[in-house]
Amino acid sequence: MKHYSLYVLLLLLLAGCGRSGGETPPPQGGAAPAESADEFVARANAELEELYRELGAAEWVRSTYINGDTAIIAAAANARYQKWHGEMVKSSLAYEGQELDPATRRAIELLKLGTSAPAPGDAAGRKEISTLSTDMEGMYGAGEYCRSDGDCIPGPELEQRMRDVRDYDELLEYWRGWREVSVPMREKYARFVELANEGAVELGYDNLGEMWRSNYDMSPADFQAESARLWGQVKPLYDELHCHVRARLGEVYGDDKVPQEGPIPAHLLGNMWAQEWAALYDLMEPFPGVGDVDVDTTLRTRNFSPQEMVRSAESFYVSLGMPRRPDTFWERSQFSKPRDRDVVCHASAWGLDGGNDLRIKMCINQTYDELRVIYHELGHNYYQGAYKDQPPLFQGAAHDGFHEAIGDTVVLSMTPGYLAEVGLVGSAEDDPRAVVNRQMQMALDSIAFLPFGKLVDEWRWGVFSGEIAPADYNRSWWELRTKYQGVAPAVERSEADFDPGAKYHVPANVPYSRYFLARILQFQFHRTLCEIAGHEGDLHACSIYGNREAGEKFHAMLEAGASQPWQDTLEVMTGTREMDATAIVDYFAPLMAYLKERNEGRSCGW
Ligand code: X8Z
Ligand code: ZN
Repeated sequence: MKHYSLYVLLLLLLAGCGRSGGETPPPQGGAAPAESADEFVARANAELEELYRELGAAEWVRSTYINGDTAIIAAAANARYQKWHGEMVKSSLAYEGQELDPATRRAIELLKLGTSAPAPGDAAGRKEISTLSTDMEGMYGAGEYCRSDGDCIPGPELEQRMRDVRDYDELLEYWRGWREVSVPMREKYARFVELANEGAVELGYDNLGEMWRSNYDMSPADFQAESARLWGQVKPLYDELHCHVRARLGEVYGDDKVPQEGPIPAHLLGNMWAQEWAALYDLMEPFPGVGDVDVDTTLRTRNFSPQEMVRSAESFYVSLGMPRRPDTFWERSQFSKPRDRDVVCHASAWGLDGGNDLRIKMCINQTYDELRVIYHELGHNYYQGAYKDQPPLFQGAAHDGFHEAIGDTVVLSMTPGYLAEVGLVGSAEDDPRAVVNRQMQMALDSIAFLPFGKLVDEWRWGVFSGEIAPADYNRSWWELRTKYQGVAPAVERSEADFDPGAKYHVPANVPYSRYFLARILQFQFHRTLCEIAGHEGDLHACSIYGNREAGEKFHAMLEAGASQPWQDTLEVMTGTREMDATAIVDYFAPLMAYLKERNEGRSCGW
C-alpha cells in the first residue's frame, strides 16, 4: 500500500483484517501448536494478501479524499488489521525456541515487525489508536494557513512559497502559519505515543523506538551505533556547507539577522523544514552562469504535463531494461491536486494487490524538484513490482533505507549529459567550474539533508522511550535541530506549539531513519552500478541511463525484496556487507575543495 515504502510498515499498519483474522484459533499456552511453523507462515501469507487488498483500498481512498466518511473506513480497516496482527504475533510465540528453517524464522520476525504503530490488544485501544492515526494524517493533509483577511493558503502552496520568497518577514509569516496546523495535534500525538508503546510492549519490545530500531537485521543498540558512525563519516561535509551557506545568508540578510557565530534562522533556507536547501542555489552558485542546468525553464516553456513528467521518469527505468508502467498505473494514480477536495499531497508510491496494481500519489508541479520526486517515487514502484513474486511477508525492501534509495540512485544519473540527451536542457558544458556549480546544487539537497534525516527519529526514539516527556516535546525538538543542523527558530517557540507535527512523517508516523540511510546508500549503489556500466573517470559524470548490465544488477537486488538479511543483499550488489559513506564523501570532493577554500578565515560552527 502506501509505499510499501512507508510501507511494508505502514502498509502493514494500514492493513485491515479481512476474512481470516480468527479462523484458526491461536495455539493455547503450553500446548503444541495446531500447525507447524511453515504452515503458520503460509497461512499468514495467504491471509495477508487479502488483508492488504482491503487495507490498501481503504487507505488509498482516505488519502485521495479526506473527509469524515473515509476517516471511518480507514480507521476501521486499520483496526481490523491490527487485530489480526496482534493475534498472529501471539500465535507465533509458540514457535520460539524451535529449530526453524531460516526463511521461516525470518518470516515470523518480519510478521512481528509488520506495523509502524502496533495497537494495544484490547478493542477500545485498537480503535482509539487507529482513529488517532487517521485523524492526524488527515489534519496534516487538509492543513492550511489562514491569514487575518480570510485568505487561506494550503500546505503545498506554503511549501512552494518557502522556496520562492526571499523576504525575511514574509517567510517568517508562512513558517509560523504552517506551524499552527500542528498545534491541535499535540495532545493526540501524546496519546498516540502511549497507545503505540503499549502495543510495542505487548509484542515484546521495550517501546516503539526499540521496535523501529529492530528492523535492521542487527540489535537496536547496534543500529543506533551504526547510524551514529555514518553521521560521523559525513558530518565534516555538512559543517563546511553550513559554514558557507551561513556566511552567504549573512551577506544577503545582514549579520544581525544571521549571526555568524550561531545557528541559521530556520525559515531562511528555502524549505519549510530547512531540510533541503537547493532553492537557495542562485545565492550560492560558485561560478555564476557557468553550465547552468535549468530544467525548470524547459518544463515551463514546453508546458510539460504531469503525465509527461512521469513518462520521462518511466523512460529512464525502461532504458535499464525494466518494464513500462501498466495501464492501471496511468488510470489510477493521482498526479495532480484535485480542486474539489482535500488529499494528502505528500508524495507516495503504492503497491496494491500484491504489487499488481502500482500507483503513485502526488500533486505534481512543473518543477525540476518535482521531476526528481517522480523519479524517486517510481523507484519505489519498480521495487514493489520487482518483489511482487515474493510471499507477502517478503514483499518489502532489504531494509527501508533501500526502498528510499532506489529512485534516488537513479536521480544521481540525471547528469547534465543525461538531461541534454533527453532534451531537458541544452548541451552540457565541459568546464570544471560547471562541475562545482552542479555539485553545489546537489549538495544543497543531499548534504544539507543528512542531519535532518538523522534527527527526526532521534527525537522520536526519545519520545517513545519516555526520555522526552510531552511537556518537553517542542524544546527537545529544537535542541536536536540546533545540535545537528545548526538551525534555530527566529521567534520564540513554546510548549504550546508542536513543531514536530508540522513535518508529515510525524503525524503520519512514518519512520525517518530510512531517508538518512538512503542518502548514503544511493551513492554506494551509484558507485557500483557505474563500475558495472564500465564508467571511467569521475563518479559525478556517470549516468547509467540506457545501460542494461547495470539495470540487470539493480533489478536483481529489487527482486530479492525482504527475503534475506539486507547485508546479504548489499553484498551481492556491492561486494560489501556494510553501509559506507565513502562514496558520498568521494563524490563531493570537488565541492569540498571549493568550500574549504571559501571558508578559510571564517569561524565555522554554532
Ligand atoms: O517523504 C519523502 C518522499 C516520499 S517517501 C517524497 N521524502 C522525505 C521528505 O520529504 O521529507 C524524500 C526525501 C525525504
Ligand atoms: Zn520515498
